Amino acid sequence: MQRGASETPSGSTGPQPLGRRLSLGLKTNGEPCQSMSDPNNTTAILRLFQIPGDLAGVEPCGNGHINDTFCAVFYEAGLPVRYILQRINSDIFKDPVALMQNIERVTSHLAAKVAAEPDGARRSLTLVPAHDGRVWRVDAEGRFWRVYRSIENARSYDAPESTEQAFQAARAFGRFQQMLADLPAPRLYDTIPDFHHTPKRFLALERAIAADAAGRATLARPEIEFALARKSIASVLLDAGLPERVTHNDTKINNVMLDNATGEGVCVIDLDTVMPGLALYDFGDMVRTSTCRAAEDERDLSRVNLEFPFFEALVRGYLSSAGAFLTPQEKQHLAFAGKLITFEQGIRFLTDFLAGDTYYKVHRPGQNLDRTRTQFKLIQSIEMQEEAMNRLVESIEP
Ligand code: ADP
Ligand code: GN1
Ligand code: MG
Repeated sequence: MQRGASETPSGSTGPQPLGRRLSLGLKTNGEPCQSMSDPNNTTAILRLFQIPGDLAGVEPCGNGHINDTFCAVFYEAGLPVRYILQRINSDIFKDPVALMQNIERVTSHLAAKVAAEPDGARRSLTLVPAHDGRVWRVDAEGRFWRVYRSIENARSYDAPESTEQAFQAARAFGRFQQMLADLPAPRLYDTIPDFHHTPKRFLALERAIAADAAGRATLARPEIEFALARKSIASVLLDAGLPERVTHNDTKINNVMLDNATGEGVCVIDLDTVMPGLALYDFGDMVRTSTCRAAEDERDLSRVNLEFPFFEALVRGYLSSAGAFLTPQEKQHLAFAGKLITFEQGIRFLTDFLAGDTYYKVHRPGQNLDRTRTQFKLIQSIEMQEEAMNRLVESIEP
């Protein structure tokens, strides 16, 4: 089965200083070596886009689980300019053209909002058009590619290093939701239908347990029991009558670029899942990824806990930008959303482990089970602190 054929579906660093990033595969004059290995044919793909200057080098970057991302450097009038080339995973995103239309609409809307701000060009992603005027190209193998301008003097983090980073990330994601609140009709295309429909994710898990396609169910007995025992929480947000908004839906901390000098969350990235959703899906994924300093696949579970000061920083950061539009019902469910989205992610990783690792990139055997375990450990930690989390939320005025 091809990766991503069903979701039954690694932290990151942004581009580094040129000297470190592009030490490989370059002649001393900065031209790419002919012998440089380029299995993805990225050099030829880059030529399809309207990028001035000469290509100096291209290499993989980032630790996303879904797309393939490359950093390319061009010399323009003697100065290096960096671009981000991405191959869209079309096994997972079934209609990449509609997806790119979403991203064009969203980035144009955001660009207009931030245009007057100092540094406006770094505050939203900018797509680079191809020579045919479209913002994507399809290669000979039918793979979809796009190019963004690189957000400079900023980087992403796979896990928060300080409460200030958690605050800044949450503030940036809240602002992102706020700026998209008046996105003109029509409704955005659902790039992955029912992406955060937790009961359907749960059903997929039950099916994967029954099928046991990779013969791994016996390896994951405690995790299966843990998940089955919590089935009742799956539908709580869907049943709460919360408003639909334009949301990011993948707000893990490495999907926001933090400014190297000020630490500000300067630009939200990874827009493939921007579509209609609940604000709490975004806040929930922030809790999942920004309240614990351990890696998503950490094997020492004693390191996996919700650190309360990080949660407080998230709430304060998010309410500082989203507080103005959140309803009381949404606010009441902030802590619960952290538990629910962590649960949903745990069952997604477990489902993929049972199915034989068909969706998320894995770099070692058992990685999806390790990822499941961190999510479930984090849930236990949240369960122990949930009352205090709720009290904290109530005590903060937006
Ligand atoms: P994935 O969908 O695979 O997670 P992302 O769009 O999140 O892919 O990109 C992966 C990584 O590449 C990010 O975490 C970030 O470090 C880097 N990156 C992506 N877009 C940009 C950009 N426009 N400027 C700078 N770095 C970027
Ligand atoms: C994937 O693309 P990336 O790595 O930012 C996934 C998210 C998961 C996340 C878990 C389209 O995000 O939903 O929460 O992995 N994206 C998709 O780390 O499934
Ligand atoms: Mg990403």
